[in-house]
Amino acid sequence: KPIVIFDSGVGGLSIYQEVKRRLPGVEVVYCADNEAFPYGPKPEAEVIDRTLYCLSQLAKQYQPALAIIACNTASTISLPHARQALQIPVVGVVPAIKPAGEWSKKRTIGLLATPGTIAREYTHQLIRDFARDCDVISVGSSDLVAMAERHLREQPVSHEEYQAVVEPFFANGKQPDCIVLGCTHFPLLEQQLQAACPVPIHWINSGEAIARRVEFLLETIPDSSTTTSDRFIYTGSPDGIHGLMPALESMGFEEVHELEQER
Ligand code: DGN
Repeated sequence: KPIVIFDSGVGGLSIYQEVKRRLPGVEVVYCADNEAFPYGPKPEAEVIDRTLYCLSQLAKQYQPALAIIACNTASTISLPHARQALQIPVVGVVPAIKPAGEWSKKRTIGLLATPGTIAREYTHQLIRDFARDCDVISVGSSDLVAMAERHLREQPVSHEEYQAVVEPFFANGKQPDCIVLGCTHFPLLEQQLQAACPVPIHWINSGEAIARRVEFLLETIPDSSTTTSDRFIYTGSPDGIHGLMPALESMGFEEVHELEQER
């Protein structure tokens, strides 16, 4: 049985890489909902709808052992719904506020995510639970999501564009010593983001913890590992997908095709 990794775009590939690093033998069906991309600025109901629709199609067609909602924007609102709708374990990706709260020595944390994730009550609760005594500087950026999509298609993104994204973290006297990458697109750009910061930053994302969680869950599911032939599935136009082919091939995807959609 394969596992499903789902995102609106290429962000979940940062989770894919962590999962494969830990579990090279696991077979992955990756789905990018490029028809509805981007999720960041969308109303919550629409994000929940798309997430449930795609996951249920994938569950029907591939009988996965489990599914990962590899998108903070979707996980922070759709997780309970997805867990109710699907008969398999559903792993969500949410901002890594807890490890940041444990790590920060300056007690000043940056949070970089989509505007949707920054606005979610779920995120506010994480901050209250795990970073209560920290100053949390939150920056919501849809631009950076688009920049990650361009980067993976080998389209140029300038240093100034990265600088514009990180600048608010350093605008008031208080500088964070760590920044949570609370969108799965962002770890794909960690080096570029660091290069745009005036000081060294400890970058924290959820990828490794998710890979550990998947490993733990798969131990309890019989038949979950097979020889691997990973596929990348998209829901919308193939136009933007061609540019991704070199990146997908180098990551090890063997098949790329559109999602078969049945109602
Ligand atoms: N990758 C998604 C996340 O982690 O929030 C966001 C992508 C988007 O659709 N804006």
